[in-house]
Amino acid sequence: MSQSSAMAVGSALRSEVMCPHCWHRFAPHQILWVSVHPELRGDPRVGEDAQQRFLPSRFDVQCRALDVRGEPCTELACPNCHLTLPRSLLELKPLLVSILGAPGSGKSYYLATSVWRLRQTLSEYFRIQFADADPTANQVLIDYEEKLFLNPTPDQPVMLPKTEKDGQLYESVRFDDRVVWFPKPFLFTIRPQPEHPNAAYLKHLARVLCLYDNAGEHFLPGGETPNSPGTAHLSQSEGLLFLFDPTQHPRFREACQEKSQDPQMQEHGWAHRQDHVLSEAAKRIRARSNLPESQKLDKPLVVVVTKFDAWSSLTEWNRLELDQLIHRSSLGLGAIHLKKLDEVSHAVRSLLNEYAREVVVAAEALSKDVLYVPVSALGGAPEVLEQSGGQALGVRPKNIRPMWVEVPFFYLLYRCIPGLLPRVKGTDKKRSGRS
Ligand SMILES: Nc1nc2c(ncn2[C@@H]2O[C@H](COP(=O)(O)OP(=O)(O)OP(=O)(O)O)[C@@H](O)[C@H]2O)c(=O)[nH]1
Ligand SMILES: [Mg+2]
Ligand SMILES: [Zn+2]
Repeated sequence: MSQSSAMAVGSALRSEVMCPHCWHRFAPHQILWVSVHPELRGDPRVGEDAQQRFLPSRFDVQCRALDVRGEPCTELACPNCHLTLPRSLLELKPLLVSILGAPGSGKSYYLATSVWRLRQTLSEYFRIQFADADPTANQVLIDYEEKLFLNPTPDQPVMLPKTEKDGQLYESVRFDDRVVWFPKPFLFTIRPQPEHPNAAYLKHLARVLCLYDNAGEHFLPGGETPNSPGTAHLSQSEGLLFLFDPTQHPRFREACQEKSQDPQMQEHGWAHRQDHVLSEAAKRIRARSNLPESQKLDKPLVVVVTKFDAWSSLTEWNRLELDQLIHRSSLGLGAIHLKKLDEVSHAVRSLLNEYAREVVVAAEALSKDVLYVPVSALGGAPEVLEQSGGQALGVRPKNIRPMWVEVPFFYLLYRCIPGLLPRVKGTDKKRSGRS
């Protein structure tokens, strides 16, 4: 049996597979297998301790490739970078979403809390299953979720580490005499459940969602090099989530200082010019996709305005509840109220125009479809940890109450996969307020 016929048994293979580690595209018959026999160690790309990768010629009756020592294998790897791939990528279309933002803008907390909430709310509201495509590969994120939401000592402050450019969220691959660091993808399968109204179209609607947690430094001008192409997913992704943090903006700080107890609001001066993160992303996407300067992207860009708890005093809202945006039928099925989402977006845009107009200008120069969404990963301010000498901020798990963290993903899923998330009928009005 050939490699493609062996893998095709019981499943429909895609004609092209994309590696979420190095973004190389290849035909399914080129995929490598990871040997199992303990003596078959040492791979030129992923290191001496890794099992050898190989192109198989023999399979057992269960269609598992046999390594040269005759051991049946199950793990697959990319023919370019040799990093492992979940089988679901052979069958389902990928959906890459890039999360970008300056250092400290809240990306890691946002990723951990939104994934935790998506596991529950996609099924609860929309009858969509959201699951780990490969729990081992998602382990760092699963650990983050457990630290924040399943902590046995919820009274003790915890913190997520700052993402380092060559830390545990990156993987190194040797190409001849070069070592390249790729960001680790987090992979999830998204599938309509049998009770979903379009469950019959599962094949068209199911996806492997690929997310990355970059270090913010990677998005700053000069932050990317050929050996550290950490943000190359920007040009491959179908949707962009730009995290804007008002607590790092002097004018927001000034406006909120009296009204917010958040230690992040008390600092002074610029931490990072956050609009530069967007203009740098635009430059990289245009360079990789050969797009002229004047052309805006078709892909949706959500400006996720983080740490809402710290700047809510500038708005008319106290808490953000999902039921304000998602309407449920008598059967409990949810639909997005796009008009209400649009009204919120319009109000946040006005606020940004007042305090950080440069961000609105940069966002709307990049994409034709910009939505502004307030979110809070924590639902309240972090506290200064005394044992860190006042340097670090922590949060007590029992106090964490995320607000609207899943809304940017709902919108991207609505836009990128027609038929997956319904909207309230008659609310698909063209969003106003864009220049
Ligand atoms: N008030 C408030 N603070 C938050 C919230 N989410 C995160 N923070 C704080 O923001 C700080 C930075 O958060 P991270 O998620 O580590 O930021 P990051 O964007 O991943 O930063 P890098 O890894 O350096 O790129 C932490 O000290 C958090 O306590 C939130 O919803 N509200
Ligand atoms: Mg981080
Ligand atoms: Zn690869």
